Amino acid sequence: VSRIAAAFKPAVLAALLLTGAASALAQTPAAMLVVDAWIAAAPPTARHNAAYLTLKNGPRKDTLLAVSTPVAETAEIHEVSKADGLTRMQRRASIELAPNQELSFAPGGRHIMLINLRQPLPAGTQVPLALKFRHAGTIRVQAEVRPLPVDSLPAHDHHDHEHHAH
Ligand SMILES: [Cu+2]
Repeated sequence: VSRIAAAFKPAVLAALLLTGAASALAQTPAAMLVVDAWIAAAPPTARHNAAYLTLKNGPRKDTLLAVSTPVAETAEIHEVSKADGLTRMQRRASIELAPNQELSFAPGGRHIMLINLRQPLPAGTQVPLALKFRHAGTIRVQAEVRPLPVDSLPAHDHHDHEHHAH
């Protein structure tokens, strides 16, 4: 019996080591994940649109510094604030993320403003976005243009963007 046990031991040990190595690899946290990137389809005449996504930071604090896309002249980080019954969008030069923070950009709130579109973005289009982070570097994702029924559009639209001072 002890002979069999002795014969099995190295194999079991090797298996444990392999399992350990595999799970260590699987658990290595990404510096930053950018997930669920999408854009709501807008009329082909729209000059601006907004992209939404979720950032999942790794174990280190990081900062979103800039966003760019080939489909628009400029992409800006915008936040929405409400004061005196008015909804305003404000440009943010950057956004800080705490370690392991998850931050959502969603309709009615934070968004990536795509200013002066170079082309219409019909539903189904994949729009490349490049997000530049201080530590994670540049992360490229595809934002899918999703069809939205007109009456489900968020209450805030983007025609007041002419007021932005850059
Ligand atoms: Cu905006």
